[in-house]
Amino acid sequence: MQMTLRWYGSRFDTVTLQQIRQIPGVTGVISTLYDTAPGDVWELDAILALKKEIEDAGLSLAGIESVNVHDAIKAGLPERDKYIDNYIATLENLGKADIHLVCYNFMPVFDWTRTELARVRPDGSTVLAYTQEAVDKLNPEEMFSSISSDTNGSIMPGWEPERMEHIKELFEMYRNVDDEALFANLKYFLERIMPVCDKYDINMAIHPDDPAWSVFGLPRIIINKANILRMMKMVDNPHNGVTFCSGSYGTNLENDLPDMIRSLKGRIHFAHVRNLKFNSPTDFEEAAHLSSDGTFDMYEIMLALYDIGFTGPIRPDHGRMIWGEVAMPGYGLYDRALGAAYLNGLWEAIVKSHQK
Ligand SMILES: [Mn+2]
Repeated sequence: MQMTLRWYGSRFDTVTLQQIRQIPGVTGVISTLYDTAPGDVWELDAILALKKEIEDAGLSLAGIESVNVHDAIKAGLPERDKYIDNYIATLENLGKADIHLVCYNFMPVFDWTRTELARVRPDGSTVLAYTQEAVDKLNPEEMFSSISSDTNGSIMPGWEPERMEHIKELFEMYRNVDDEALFANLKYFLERIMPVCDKYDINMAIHPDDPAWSVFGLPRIIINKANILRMMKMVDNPHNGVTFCSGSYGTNLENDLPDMIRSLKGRIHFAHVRNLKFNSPTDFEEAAHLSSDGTFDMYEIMLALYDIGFTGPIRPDHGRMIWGEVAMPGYGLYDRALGAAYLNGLWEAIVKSHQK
């Protein structure tokens, strides 16, 4: 595996490539063209400039997170073909730039949902948190204003103001889309993009829905083992793969994370490994990465990745805000660096114990 950090680009991220380069064991970043809108074609020049900036800092561009899928594709609207053509053009340019991993998601309207961006934990750190009770009391528009007022001045991925201004229209767009229709729209999209993925050896890695159940009545499909195996089978091509995100699948305590990893052997192209601490089944917060700080056994998760022969990029995920850092919630330097060091330690111990 290759240890990486997510990086939003020098115009958007508070963390620099030079800082990332100094985290022991981190050799690459997962990045994006953060100012492109879903549906835009990514220009080859812009991709090559991003790649060069990262390589000049002594790191590799290990993959893209995300190339976002336009809502017309997810909702199956007549204009979807135009946006799929654009997506294919973007993949073509990524392939020409020798980039072979693309993370994306197929969640209607929201990329992810949290009800607090700065819950204070007993040690004084702040973390993203979720309670179902708070979601049940909110309407989606209020949710957007509470998220956008609490981001330490940064734009949160998936909550771009331009999109969220149209939140009522977005909900209207999905009015007749149930889980089955969303599966069919995903299949249509994947079947159209697989030829370009085959041509350039691009691994598509779908990110799970977060939380892993329906919120605000919207359909949600990438939520558990049965559904993800159905998706792998429905377009049975190794380039149709998975971002295994422990923090997203883990929102549902019925998901057995190591078992899911083992059942997806050969199809996990990218891993997000982080912990959650549950206070009740519908109240969780994003703890430090260590097993002892949360609910998941991080050793068992890393062991399962080792057992399936995982060789792709991995990254720590949302970190806590600690030591006075001001950054995009979840995406500061310090706690993610601690997470990377911890995951690297687990991995070294697993590798060496298997060599003996
Ligand atoms: Mn994730």
